[in-house]
Amino acid sequence: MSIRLAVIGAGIMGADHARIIARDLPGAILQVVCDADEARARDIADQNDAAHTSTDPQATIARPDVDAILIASPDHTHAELSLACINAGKPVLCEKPLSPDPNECLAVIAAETAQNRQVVQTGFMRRYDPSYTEMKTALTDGILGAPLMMHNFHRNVDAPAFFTGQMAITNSAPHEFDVARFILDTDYTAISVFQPARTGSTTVPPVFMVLETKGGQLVNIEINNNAAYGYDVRGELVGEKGTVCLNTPIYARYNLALEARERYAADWRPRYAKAYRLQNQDFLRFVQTGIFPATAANAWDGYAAALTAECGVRALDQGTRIKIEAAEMPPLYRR
Ligand code: ISE
Repeated sequence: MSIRLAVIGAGIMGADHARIIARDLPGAILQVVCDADEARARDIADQNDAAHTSTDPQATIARPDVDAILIASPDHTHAELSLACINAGKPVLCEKPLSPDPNECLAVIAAETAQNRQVVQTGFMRRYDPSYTEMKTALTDGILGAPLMMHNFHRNVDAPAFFTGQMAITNSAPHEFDVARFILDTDYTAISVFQPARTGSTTVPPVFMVLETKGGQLVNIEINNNAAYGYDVRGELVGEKGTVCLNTPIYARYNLALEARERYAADWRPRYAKAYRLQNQDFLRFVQTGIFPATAANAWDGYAAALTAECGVRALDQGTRIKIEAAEMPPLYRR
C-alpha cells in the first residue's frame, strides 16, 4: 500500500517536495497539501495531483488518511508541528532548521525520548549529496589521513525578502554546521563570527565563521546570501595527506563568441536535486520499515545545528569567541 504523505507549507520548498513526492518517489502518494493560503495550497495540489488541500496544519497531521508528514512551513513553526507529529505517532521529515531556538529542539527531543522512539528526520539533505558523500568516504577510507580543517563557502544569488541579518547564521549556515559535523564525526567546542566592515547596502551582509571541534579541527564558513553571480557552494576537507574538494555538477559548457562559460544555478534546488531525492527516498523507507536511516539527520542533529547557530549569533553580537556546550545526549540518539 502506498504511503500517504501530507506536505505542510506550499512555499518554495513545500512546492519542490510536493513535486518530488508526486513524480519521483515510487511507493508514496501526495495526499494533502496544507498552507495558510488556500489558493496556494490548491495550486500546488493541482500541479501535483494531490487529492486534498487544507489550511489547518494540526488537522492535517491528525487526518486518518495521512501516514506521514513533510514540514516545509516557516522556520518558527517547525518544532511545534514536529511535536504534533510525535504526539500523533506519525513519522515526519522536518525541513531545516528543526527550530531556530535550541530549547524548542530540546522539547522535541524530550517528546521523542519519552516515547523512546525516533519520529523526526531533520532535512539536512547535503548529507545525501554525492560530492559530500565522496568527501566523507575519503576520510573514513583513510586516504586523507587525519582531518585538520574544512573550508566552506555558501553563496546565494540574493536573500529572500523575509530574510533578516541573523538568518545568514540561523537559516543558511545550519547546512554547513550539520554537514561538517557529519563528515568529521565530531562536535563543536567554540565559534567566532566576523563580518566585513564594508557590507554595502544589503540588509543581510556576509558572515565569516570559525568553529573549533572536539577532534581538534578548524572549520571556517563564509555565508553570503547576496553573492549576486550565482548559487555557489564550495567545500574543501584538508587532511594530513591531501585534500578533497566538492565539485558542483555541471552538465554543459558553452563555447560562444570567443568565450567558454558554464552556468550557475539560480538557487539550491537544481544544485541539490539528487540529494533531496535520496533524502526523501530514505524518509519513505523509514516510514515503511520504522528503521531510522543511518545517513539522515535526527532531532539531536537539529538541536546541535540550532545550538551552534544561537552561539554564532551571540558571537557576532558580542564580538567574541563563544564556547558551545551542549546538553547531555539521550541514549536514544547514540549511534
Ligand atoms: C535555504 O533555506 C536552503 O536550505 C538553501 O539550501 C540555502 O542555500 C539557503 O541559504 C537557505 O536560505
